[in-house]
Amino acid sequence: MSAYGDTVPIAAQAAQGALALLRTSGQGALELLAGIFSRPRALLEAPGNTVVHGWILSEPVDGAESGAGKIDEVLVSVYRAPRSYTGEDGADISCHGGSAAAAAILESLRQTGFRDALPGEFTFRAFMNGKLDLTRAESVMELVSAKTQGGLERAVRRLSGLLEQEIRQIRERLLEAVSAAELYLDYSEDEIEVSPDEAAGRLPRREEAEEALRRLRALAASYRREQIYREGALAVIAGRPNAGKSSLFNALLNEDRSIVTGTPGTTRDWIEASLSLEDIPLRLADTAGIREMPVPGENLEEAEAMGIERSRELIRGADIILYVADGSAGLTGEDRNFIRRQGEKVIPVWNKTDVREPPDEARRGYPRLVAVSARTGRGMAELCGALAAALKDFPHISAGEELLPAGLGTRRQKDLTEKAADALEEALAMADREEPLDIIAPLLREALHHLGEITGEVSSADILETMFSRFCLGK
Ligand SMILES: Nc1nc2c(ncn2[C@@H]2O[C@H](COP(=O)(O)OP(=O)(O)O)[C@@H](O)[C@H]2O)c(=O)[nH]1
Ligand SMILES: [Mg+2]
Repeated sequence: MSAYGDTVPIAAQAAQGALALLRTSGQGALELLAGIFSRPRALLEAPGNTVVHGWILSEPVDGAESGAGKIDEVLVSVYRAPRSYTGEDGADISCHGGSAAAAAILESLRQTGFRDALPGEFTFRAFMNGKLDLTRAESVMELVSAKTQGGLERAVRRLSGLLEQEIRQIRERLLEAVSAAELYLDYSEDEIEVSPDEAAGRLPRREEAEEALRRLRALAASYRREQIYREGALAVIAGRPNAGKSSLFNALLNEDRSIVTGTPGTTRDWIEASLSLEDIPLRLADTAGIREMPVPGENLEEAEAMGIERSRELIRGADIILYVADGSAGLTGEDRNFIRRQGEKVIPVWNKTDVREPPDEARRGYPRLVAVSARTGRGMAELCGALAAALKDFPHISAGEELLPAGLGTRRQKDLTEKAADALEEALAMADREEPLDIIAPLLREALHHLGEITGEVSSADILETMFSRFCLGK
């Protein structure tokens, strides 16, 4: 069974296009590769970070430079430990694209003794060899899947180590607090004159712990924003049946994706589309009409009722709600209730301005109100502007942005950050209640431990394996 954690030569195809790239790494990788290379001596003598030209052969040759069974003409980039991505000896082989050539080369590599790399195994080895910490390793995957320039830039910040640095700085502060606490504990054990009362309620270097907590909370809050850059914010179009939600959805996308009709309740299910606003990816969802209170005596069709339930779910998960009011009917009590209840997430949209403009009273009551006509397109640019501004300014999205050099990139990082913050908060609360230091100190230690898990200073084999196995092959 192959598994993460050994150092045998591994190989994988890493890219394919006009050229294909195969990646190899491991102890003795260059010697093995030389066995199926048309110019083995040139390869073996090549210094690290140089490129050797030659042919990959279908079977091992003994020093014969002529080489029968040529597979493809290649350029081999030679890396020597420790100056390589993985920290091991290795070589990248770029061949003339096409899946056949790459597959044949990979097969030849197998025949000569390379094992197929596991997903993420190159990065795993890089981590094991101290080339990068876990936050940077995770950012490698983010780079691959980044959808916008903004998402890319954020992942690059993590790749450059800005998150790692922030965690280390927080860790140092915490260490100050922990060692001060432990010193105090040791001292009071020996010196019986220090009464338990005196020891109670004192958290030496408390300000360090407080600052660490503040920064941990800011980091935890950054996760949602980073996730938005990665996966897109969810903007949900809601409103009463017939308000013009589907029309607005289409106008925003500038394409016909949902059915627009004059009959209430047509969008039984919801429909979603992706767009990008000022470089922030946005998922826009059109929902079925929400009827807060079913009209007495009316029997909602089952399908429509389900649509409404789905709409509610979507609204709960929304970052932004475009609440569409039917301008021709004015703002109803139901409209006002909804907008009030959903609070800061809502951008009220007055639709059908071609029929009726919003009265001043509506504008005064709802400063964020945007007036549009989905039919004529009037006000659409303004609405896009309001959406973009909301993406940047809504407190639940932009929290802590200005404070941090880099945010959290993965759920794993967020969970550990929150665990650390919770332990720390509990420690501070106990200190406030003047509880003894010897039960507070372990909580500080626990927070430290979680921070170590984020960067990988503390890690377990199975956690690493789960993490890296989600990577793609060749990374
Ligand atoms: N006059 C006018 N009618 C509109 C406008 N937007 C939508 N409508 C009409 O309102 C009705 C309901 O629209 P639809 O988008 O299906 O509403 P939904 O039920 O909220 O999705 C349709 O007859 C649309 O043509 C608008 O800006 N002006
Ligand atoms: Mg609709």
